Amino acid sequence: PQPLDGRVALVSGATSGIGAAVSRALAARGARIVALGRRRERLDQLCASLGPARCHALAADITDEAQLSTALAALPPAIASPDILVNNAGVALGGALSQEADPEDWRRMVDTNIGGMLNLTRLLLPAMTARDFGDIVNIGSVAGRWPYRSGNVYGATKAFVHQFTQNLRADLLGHNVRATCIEPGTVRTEFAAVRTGSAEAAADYYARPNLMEAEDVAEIVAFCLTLPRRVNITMLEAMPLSQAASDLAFADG
Ligand code: NDP
Ligand code: 8X3
Repeated sequence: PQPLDGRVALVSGATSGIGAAVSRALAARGARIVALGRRRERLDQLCASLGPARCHALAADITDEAQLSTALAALPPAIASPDILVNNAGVALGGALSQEADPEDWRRMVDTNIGGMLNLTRLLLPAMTARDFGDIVNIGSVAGRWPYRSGNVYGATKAFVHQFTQNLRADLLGHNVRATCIEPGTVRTEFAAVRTGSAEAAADYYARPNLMEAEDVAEIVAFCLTLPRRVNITMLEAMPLSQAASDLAFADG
């Protein structure tokens, strides 16, 4: 038997990067996947590669609570109540200093990274506590712990993900429902292209050696989920070999 046999995992942001890799890793361990994202054709490709019995495509925008709720209510009965939620969907936008940032970029990061995570959590968590069984894995970031220039609202949304996860654990005490925050450093995905709006800039950024791959983070998620249930990894930071939290900065001149 596989360690996640019989489990149903909803993975947000399954159309790309870490979410697609997490979907593959959990499916390989026996879970049925509800793959969520906005790009329907990517979800269909993922589900075709995993097999229709193993994967269900759920095209929805996590910032739209009504759309999400309707889409979840229409899930086939066998997978209607996921007992694993991987809140992975997220964006970094703009990359400007605070004093120059576009407020629309800030709004979209807050709505997606915070609002979307909260929407999914509120929609799925009550059934987990009612049946006293479940797991929530939130994808935070080193950007939520270590400041860097232009990280402003993106890093702050990830600090929210960190603290919300720890507060979830406090609320879930006494329930057989675990909450985990995974905090990766740089992972080679579509993230940098979305952040910079330029495939070329993203390729330059990812040209560094020894960055992490989406599959590395997926293995970490699978590790946390397959530990004995008496173990709850509360937070786990993973940096690429080629990255460290380092310099305190001085102003020039
Ligand atoms: P990608 O850009 O490759 O993937 C982001 C995913 O989020 C896509 O599947 C996208 O799907 C989905 N998404 C974005 N907005 C929405 C929305 N409104 N509704 C539904 N889905 C949405 O980046 P990563 O795989 O790297 O990012 C995954 C997570 O990992 C993010 O939370 C990111 O902050 C975090 N992270 C990434 C790091 C990195 O270096 N790459 C490091 C640390 C953390 P679609 O566009 O189809 O809707
Ligand atoms: C993003 C991590 O290191 O690219 O969450 O800023 S990093």
